[in-house]
Amino acid sequence: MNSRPFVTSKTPAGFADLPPLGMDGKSIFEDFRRYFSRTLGRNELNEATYHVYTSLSVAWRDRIVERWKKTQASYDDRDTKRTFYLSLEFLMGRALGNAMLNLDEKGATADIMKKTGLALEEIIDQEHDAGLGNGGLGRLAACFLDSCATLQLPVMGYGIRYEYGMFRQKIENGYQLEEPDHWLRIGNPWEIERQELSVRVKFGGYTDFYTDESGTTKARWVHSHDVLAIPYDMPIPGYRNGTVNTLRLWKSTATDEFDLNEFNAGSYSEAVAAKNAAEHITMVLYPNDASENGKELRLRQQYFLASASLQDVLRAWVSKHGNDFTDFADKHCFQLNDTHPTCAVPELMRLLMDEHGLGWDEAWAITSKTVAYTNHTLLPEALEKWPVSMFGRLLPRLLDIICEINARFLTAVAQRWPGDGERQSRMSIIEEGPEKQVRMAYLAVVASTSVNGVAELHSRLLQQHLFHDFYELWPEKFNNKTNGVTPRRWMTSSNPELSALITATIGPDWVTDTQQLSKLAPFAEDAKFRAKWRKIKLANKARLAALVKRDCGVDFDVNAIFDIQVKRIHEYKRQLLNILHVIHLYDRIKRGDKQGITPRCVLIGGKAAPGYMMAKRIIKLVNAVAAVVNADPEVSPLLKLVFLPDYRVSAMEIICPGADLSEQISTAGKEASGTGNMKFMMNGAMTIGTLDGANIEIMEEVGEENFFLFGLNAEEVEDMKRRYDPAAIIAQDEDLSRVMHLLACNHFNLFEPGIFDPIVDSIYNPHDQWLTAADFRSYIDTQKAAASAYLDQEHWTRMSILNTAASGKFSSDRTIADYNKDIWHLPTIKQHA
Ligand code: B1H
Repeated sequence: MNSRPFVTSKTPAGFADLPPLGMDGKSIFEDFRRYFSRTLGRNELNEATYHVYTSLSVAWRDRIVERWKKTQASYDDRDTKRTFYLSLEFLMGRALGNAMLNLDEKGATADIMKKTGLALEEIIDQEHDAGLGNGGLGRLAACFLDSCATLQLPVMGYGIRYEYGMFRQKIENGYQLEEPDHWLRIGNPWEIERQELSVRVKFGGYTDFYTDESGTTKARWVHSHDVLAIPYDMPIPGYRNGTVNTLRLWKSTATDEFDLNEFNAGSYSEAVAAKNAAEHITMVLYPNDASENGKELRLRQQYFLASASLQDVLRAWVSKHGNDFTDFADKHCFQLNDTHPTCAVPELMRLLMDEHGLGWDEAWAITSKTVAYTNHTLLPEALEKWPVSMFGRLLPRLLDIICEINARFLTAVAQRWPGDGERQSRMSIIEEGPEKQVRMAYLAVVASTSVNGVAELHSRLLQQHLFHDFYELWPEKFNNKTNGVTPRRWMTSSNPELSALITATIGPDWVTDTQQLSKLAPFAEDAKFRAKWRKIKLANKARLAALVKRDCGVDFDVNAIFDIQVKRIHEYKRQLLNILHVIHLYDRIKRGDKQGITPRCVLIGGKAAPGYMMAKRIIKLVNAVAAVVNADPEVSPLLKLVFLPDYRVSAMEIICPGADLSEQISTAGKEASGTGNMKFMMNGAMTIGTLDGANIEIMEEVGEENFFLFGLNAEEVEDMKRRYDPAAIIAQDEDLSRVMHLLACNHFNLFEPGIFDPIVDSIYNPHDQWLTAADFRSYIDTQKAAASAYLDQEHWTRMSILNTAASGKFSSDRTIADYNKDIWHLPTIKQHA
């Protein structure tokens, strides 16, 4: 299978070239009709809305494929340097709306589709989110691909085609239920299977050291159980520039021979059953965000991605250059999205040495020049370690190579710090102890040419703490790349009215050059402009209120302040602090202290990892408090609370344009960056937040007077932990005492007494890492300031405009330009748009 030709030959010249497709509404509609009626064989539009979606998608996909082939051919022709973004997660969301936006105005299609009697939005709404990621890390990968295509950089994404993506969240009796997300069941028009590019991936077996003809010792991986990796390509269109890049996702299946051997041994059913084991590898996305995933199947996924992708890249190289790797390092960069694809380091060494005949030094020179690593978290529970015993059983040859890398590395450490044994064991890639472990982050740092964090504070903390020893050894490797998000999905497409107003005011170029948004700042002083701005926000709030009504059955009043926290549920993100504030407002209203309370609608949404008990209990608490608050006629005119189920990319497209207040309230030093904060800011929401992650840079850009800052900073957090006495803080704060009492006396859970005791205990615990009680007072006071600021609508609108105007830095176009300038050094490749 490996020896299949990379390109099929003997195709008559020009065979696959077809006349260009029309871009007008009429041609698109004709194609749509043909797919619907002939290819899919349907008749009734109203009985087959999903097929209307599929047909329209294929009509647009055809137009994308034209540009896709040209783009890829132009990369091949120029033999340009390329970057490969390796990630276990790509949280793509929906593709159809994005494709139409990037190729053209949606307008023409919207008009012409009226003939079907269906609104374009309805058709778009048929598409199931591609939820191949957990949260920020996966969505960042998706925004990066969008920016790379828009900046016309030759970048390809490599990931896994999970059969089941992020689980669907249902709420029953206030508790989270997980349902499988079989997103491919009704087909995916946005992928093209490329069976002909399949590769084999090895597992198990052992290393055989042998002597070749020339007398050198060589290694080969033998008696392995192989699986087949089949690539599925998804197009990544740039914004109206003719570039279409590729996201290549791998699916695992059994190899044919594997089945056949078993069959010949007479165990046909077992052979077919073995197919299952191979197909399990890409069956499901692990649903743990920023916490451990120490299962063998997860390591299989990681190696499967690394090996298939590198073999794919090397095959393309060898088909052009044979086994001459002289220029390889100048033409490739492998960007690792966290440590998850770090098997790529030993795998690249293995392929270069065992399969392509290079020596250690040559292979290491290539690996250490081409691999770059992005760290996304400092949380110890998310730092990947694999037991050496498991690693050796599953990937024996890789373990040999890792041990050799470590031996050579520790020699360098000993040279730099003679006699410092403690430092050697501190820095070792293999952690000693009763159960030896491979430290994936150290492996990534040792092998990489660049190591970056995702916001200024995070990158600084990496250098000062987690990677301090490595920073002393190689300061030049370390750098920061502050995250960003794509303004195409997060403004143009999700907030068309606001985008139209911005374009009418400062011209259309801001979509690909967000620094131009700063031109909006003077308009903050223009009352007419503010009125338009406010009207659009109101319409977006109405759209969000309709979603809340549909999914939660609660009425949100668009004149109330929309206070929103959507993100994965995690203790460090402190959804709990948010609920304590809601309970405090409830308590004030109930005791008659309504003075100065601004009507407020609080929305919390996000998924809890299925095994994370505290996170799940926090969801139950939100729902329990919501039930009491919303049902109380004295309270609900002033305060509403909902938990919005199944938070996902397509929900955020409706949520962020409708937000007034964005909750970014993590314990300082814990949120590496955050990216939801950026989406809210772009759409004119004010942030209430701590000095954490990218919040710091958001506040720098917009100014402290347009940001609601509260809480301890990262240094104060560390200091506070040494003397933390939450019981004393609670005792001294009457408001907090009352809130804690309501929680402890089962006021929100009369019929399930005791269920929130673990939460109450966690707040009272002097070892509470998240310091919830410590930041309570500051948070409550700042919320009060936000509430009264909201009452001055003119001033609030001014601040809203200034937030959008200052959000230019947070486009992923800027982030990607920084990666390219400092790490990748790729040329831009123009296409005929
Ligand atoms: C982030 C993760 C993550 N950091 C392990 N780490 C995972 C770790 O499945 N796993 O094993 C999955 C995800 N995700 C997030 O990355 C940070 O918490 C955010 O602060 C940051 O904005 C985002 C993108 O850099």
